[in-house]
Amino acid sequence: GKLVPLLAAAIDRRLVSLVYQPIFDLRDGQMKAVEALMRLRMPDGTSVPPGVFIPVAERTGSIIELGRWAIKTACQDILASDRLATVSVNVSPMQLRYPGFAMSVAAILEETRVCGSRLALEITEGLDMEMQPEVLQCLADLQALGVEIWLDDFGSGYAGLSWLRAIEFDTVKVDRTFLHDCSDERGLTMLQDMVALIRNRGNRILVEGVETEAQMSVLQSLSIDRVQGFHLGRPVSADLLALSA
Ligand code: G
Ligand code: G
Ligand code: MN
Ligand code: NA
Repeated sequence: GKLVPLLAAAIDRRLVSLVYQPIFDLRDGQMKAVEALMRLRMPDGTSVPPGVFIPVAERTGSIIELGRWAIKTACQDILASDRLATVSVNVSPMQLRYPGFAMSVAAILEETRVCGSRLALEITEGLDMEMQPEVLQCLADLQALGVEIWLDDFGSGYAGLSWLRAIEFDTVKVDRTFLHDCSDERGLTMLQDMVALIRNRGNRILVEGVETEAQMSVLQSLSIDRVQGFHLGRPVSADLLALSA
């Protein structure tokens, strides 16, 4: 209840912020990108997890303004870094359906003077996002700006394969459950099949949710392109990540 008015005023009241989680190239170990993750602080100092406030923001429409703020802030923060190639920002299906979304991204790129190819947008294969023509057009418009489109949480829902067929994703992020389940033979085979499927499509493969060194070894044996997870780096503020250093 209290969340609804707070979300509407969250930007002005500086209650939202972004943290950044590093993404590494598995071959050379270099940090190549960061994923921006939104955080919400209540006026009393406690924080609300995104799994709670994002769905509320989607329901009330606040996600449109919050999403634009996140993309702009991420662009400003990446501009200050000369060693990071790309910042990825999660976008909700509602943002992609909102008229003028691609144009608002173009305006942000122009205003911040960030090259489109340094921005990636992560879309999730959720059930609620059918492949409507306006969504496909929006993604094509974004790609025309040079913006990378990444498929997030691949394998977590039912729609992933249709998305993979319809869109040239720059990167596919394999849902962390596939990594977490690969401690037995059956789970490992699933992960291998998943990787082969994505690789045969020609997409870059990122495995998220890396929590142990043993998981790193598995991913090395599968020649995964990129990795992300608590074992490699937790989400931190732009200052802590020294984005501006
Ligand atoms: O950061 P954390 O693991 O708590 O994120 C939980 C969920 O919230 C993830 O599914 C993540 O994609 C989503 N999320 C985090 N930041 C944003 C954002 O800026 N916009 C949208 N739409 N989702 C976000
Ligand atoms: O849905 P999405 O992939 O955008 O979710 C990102 C969320 O995943 C972030 O909230 C982040 O905190 C969380 N996350 C990042 N690394 C790990 C990890 O190694 N393990 C787990 N369980 N969650 C992670
Ligand atoms: Mn994500
Ligand atoms: Na994900």
